[in-house]
Amino acid sequence: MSAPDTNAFWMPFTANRDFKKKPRIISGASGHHYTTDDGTKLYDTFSGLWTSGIGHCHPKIVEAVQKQVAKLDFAMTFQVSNDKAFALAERIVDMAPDGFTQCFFTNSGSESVDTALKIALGFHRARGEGNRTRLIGRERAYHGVNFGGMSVGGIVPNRKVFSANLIPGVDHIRHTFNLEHAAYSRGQPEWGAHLADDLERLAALHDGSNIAAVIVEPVAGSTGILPPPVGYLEKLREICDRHGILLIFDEVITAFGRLGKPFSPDRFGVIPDIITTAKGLTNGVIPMGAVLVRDSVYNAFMQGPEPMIELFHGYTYSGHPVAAAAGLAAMDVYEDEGTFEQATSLEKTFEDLLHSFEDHKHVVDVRTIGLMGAIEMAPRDGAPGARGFEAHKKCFWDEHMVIRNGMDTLQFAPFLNSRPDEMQQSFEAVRRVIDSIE
Ligand code: PXG
Ligand code: PLP
Repeated sequence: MSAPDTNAFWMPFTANRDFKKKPRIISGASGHHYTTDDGTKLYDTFSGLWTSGIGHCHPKIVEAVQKQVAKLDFAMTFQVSNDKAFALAERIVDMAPDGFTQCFFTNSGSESVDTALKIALGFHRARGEGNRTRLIGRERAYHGVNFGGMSVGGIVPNRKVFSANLIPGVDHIRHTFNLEHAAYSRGQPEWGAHLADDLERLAALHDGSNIAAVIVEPVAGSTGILPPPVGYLEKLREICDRHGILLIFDEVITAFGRLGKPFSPDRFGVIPDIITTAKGLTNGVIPMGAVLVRDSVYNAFMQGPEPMIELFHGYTYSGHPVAAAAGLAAMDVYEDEGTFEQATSLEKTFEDLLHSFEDHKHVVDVRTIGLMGAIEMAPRDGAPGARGFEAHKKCFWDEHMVIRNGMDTLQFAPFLNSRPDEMQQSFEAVRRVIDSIE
């Protein structure tokens, strides 16, 4: 096949003009590798885009999708539904922390976040506390790109152009990044729990009775892997409880094994009221997200006349049968292959490999938790992001490897079922690349 014309596709979060001069195009994948049209095999260090923890084209998911698409391609879930959506919702709530009994389906992480925010607002109103309208996010947070998620998010370039149009009534607590006190952390840094007190200050400023919800990533992912300081999530939970504020954990990245567990409460012991997911829900095979909700939140909506719709919200593709079939197959694999245990057993190897970069050229910080890790390089004078982008391109062309950079931070999300020898080889290649760039 000849190389495709790259003109018409306006690529997301991409330097389009730069890319199209020398496109990096993948046309196949199997297991831990991608392939290009000329037959080159590339090792994937990012599990897709945090999506594909059990590898690409897993035969069990491929089979389930093929079967489902031939049997029931689509059935709406508005007032009629399909069998697979119910089956998947049951599987997910069975896996979720105690008390989470409901699952609302979306098509992406961004949609999960906006759905969660709407559920939080509706919950308070249903209970006669419609004054609780304020939403709290955190600096440096990524909650997707829709207006709600962007407003509670804290990635400046994503917000800058839309500054005047962000939703009103949103405040942010500080992020937990700190090179002086928390650099080179393995797992949760000891320093930083006090930063959760920002929420108490906002509750004092606005009066807690006006705040609907606070949303955080239990481990901030996109911004470059910021694990929660010891005691931090506990403090957020305690302040939320004291003021009647809902706590939302955005687990689009962390759910389904990234931390060696199904969900972050299984690792950190702090239980939120709402959990947002996507990505690993179907191993990235078909787009799908899910919002998990505690019984008490759902029950608040279940009042009034029974023939009345309780939540005026939903997507055409909420609970799409082919996506649900992919999700069910992913859950089967997670259980049958012991995926989360595999991730746990790889954590130390990954941590040691990444921290071996600590005193390397350009490197100013290394952070790891579960199978999430970042190598942060100092920016080149006058050209922030250039060093990271160059590393990304060199990995692709010279080392046949896909890595992800956010500015000058190299991010890694190894497969939950990685082979330790492949993991090691991939970091030898990263070392060669960092050594070779100025
Ligand atoms: N919340 C969180 C915590 C995420 O990580 C989203 C919401 C949005 O999901 P969708 O499916 O709408 O993209 C995400 C997505 C990166 C990177 O480089 C991470 C994401 C997306 C793109 C890049 O770490 N996470
Ligand atoms: N725009 C129009 C004109 C529509 O009819 C719909 C859904 O019916 C949407 C947007 C929303 O699409 P979705 O449900 O796929 O999010």
